[in-house]
Amino acid sequence: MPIVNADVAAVFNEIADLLEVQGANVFRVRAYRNAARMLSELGRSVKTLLDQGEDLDKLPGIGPDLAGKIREVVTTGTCAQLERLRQELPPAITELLRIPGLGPKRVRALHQELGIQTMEQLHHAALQGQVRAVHGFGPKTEQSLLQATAARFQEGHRFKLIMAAQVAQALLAELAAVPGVQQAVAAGSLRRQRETVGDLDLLVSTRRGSPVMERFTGSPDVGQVLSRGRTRASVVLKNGLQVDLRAVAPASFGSAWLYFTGSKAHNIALRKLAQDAGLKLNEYGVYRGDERIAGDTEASVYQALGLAFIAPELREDRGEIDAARSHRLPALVQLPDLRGDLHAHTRDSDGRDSLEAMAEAARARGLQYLAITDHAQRIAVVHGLDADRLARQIDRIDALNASLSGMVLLKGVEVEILEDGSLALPHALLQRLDLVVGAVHQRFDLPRDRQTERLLRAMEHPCFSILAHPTGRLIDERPACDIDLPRMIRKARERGCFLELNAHPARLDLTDLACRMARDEGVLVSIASDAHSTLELNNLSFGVGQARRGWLEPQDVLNTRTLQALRPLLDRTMSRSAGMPGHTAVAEQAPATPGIQ
Ligand code: DGT
Ligand code: CA
Ligand code: CA
Repeated sequence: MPIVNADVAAVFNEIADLLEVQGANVFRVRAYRNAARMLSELGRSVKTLLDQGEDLDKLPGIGPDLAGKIREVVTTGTCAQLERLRQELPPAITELLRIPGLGPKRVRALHQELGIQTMEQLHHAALQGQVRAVHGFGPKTEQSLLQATAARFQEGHRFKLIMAAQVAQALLAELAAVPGVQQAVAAGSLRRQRETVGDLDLLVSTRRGSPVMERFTGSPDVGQVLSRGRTRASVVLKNGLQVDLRAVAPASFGSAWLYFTGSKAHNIALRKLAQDAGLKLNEYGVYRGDERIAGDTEASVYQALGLAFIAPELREDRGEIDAARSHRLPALVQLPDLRGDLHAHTRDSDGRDSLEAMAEAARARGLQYLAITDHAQRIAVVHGLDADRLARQIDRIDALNASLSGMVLLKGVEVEILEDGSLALPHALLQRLDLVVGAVHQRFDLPRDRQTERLLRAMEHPCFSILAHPTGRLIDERPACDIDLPRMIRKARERGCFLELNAHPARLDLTDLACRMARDEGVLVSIASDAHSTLELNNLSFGVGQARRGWLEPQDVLNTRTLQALRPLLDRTMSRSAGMPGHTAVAEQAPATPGIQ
């Protein structure tokens, strides 16, 4: 594409914008703007002028400096000065400049007074009413900026489950206290425990005349009211999360809860089922002709449709309706089924709390065992254990276990899986442990074949119990590694080792579908907190939610085993024979089908 005058003008205009955001000399800024205007109004192509060897500094307002820059843009398509400015300023500034009504002066004011650099920051500042206080802005501009940014920033943006869960808990407590409110519950994707939530759906059942809608839209957390009626309202909270509230009469509570829990696909399948049975299903109830036959509870609705009650986590139209009809629904794992946790850190690596504190916190949560799996490396990395320190930690855990009652700390490690699939600690040391948790923390970008081979090889190591956060994904931040997951699951079955469902809300790795695949192949899943502090042991509940979405029953989960039942399963993953067997020799030593049905 040949460079035309408008391209050069665009470069100059952007330079002027960025200079202005930086607060550069007004005459300098104006020189670029004037040159841009002159170029776009000029009747002749600057490229042709240059090709004909003409002097550009004869053009009005163009000195030798600008003439050189025009030549640069014509030959290279850009200009070093623009690239430099783009580097100096936060990249999102350019994006802010494109918002209607936001010129460089205003972007500069927002940047200087509120530290705003991104669209998201601007959106939040507007929600919180901070923008109107900036010189040159007012409530009207703030409102229009809110709308402009909402469309671009909120579209497709999803919040992590933990955030939605915490917000919902607080809002529901407020709503439950409003006069006339009988029940206040969460619905939507939050109730189905999806790993991310688009918006929050809350439902209340109320007596007539309850002021619940006014109280909801008037809550101090609300940044913007999108709509408000007698039975429904939508708001955007100051933290950017949208919340939809519905109010229904108590007689319709069950059918409304079912409807607003979704998923949409599940609802559609249910409605079709109702139609085929000559019934009508909607958010107010189940009807035969004009007669309402169910609706006060969810169970009554399912029953009227000839179905067993379906747990919210299963409501994705992934076979749950057939299973409910033929009484083949899984008896899903629940938090109290977990007897222990097989992945946790202490301050010996990057955790916050001591061995003793972690043990006590685990016992307080009713756990029977907790595996300490601090990070380790052959060469001590930042906050990682080296072989000597791990050996000392093993001795300390032995000593501590002798004094603990009702709780056992298991000796483990989170060992680095190196790029070639080897483990970063010597076999002799790994043999002293109760379990080895292997993990990838670098080179997430290997091509599929090599990444898969890397993990398969790691699983062949004579001491390898659990593959931690198998895909390495961080929700919204880092995509899953490109790996052949079905092949790895089959490998885990052959090898008799296990896969982790990391319960950290930013990971939730394995996904629900991967859990289901593991279950179908008979590979046990370890639901693990990866706690870096005593508080983070609470993350187990998010892991359980994800496991339930993956149809896991207690027997599919490794750490529902008592310690007594767990020990032999772990022992089989840990070859403690003398010497350092080669990988193939070990594969033979490991039982082909360890008792993991
Ligand atoms: P999200 O917010 O994207 O995380 O996902 P959901 O599932 O919370 O979806 P949302 O907030 O749009 O709607 C909440 C529930 O309301 C949804 O799960 C089912 C129900 N619903 C919404 N739209 C429809 C619809 O068009 N048809 C049916 N049958 N149900 C719907
Ligand atoms: Ca929702
Ligand atoms: Ca919604």
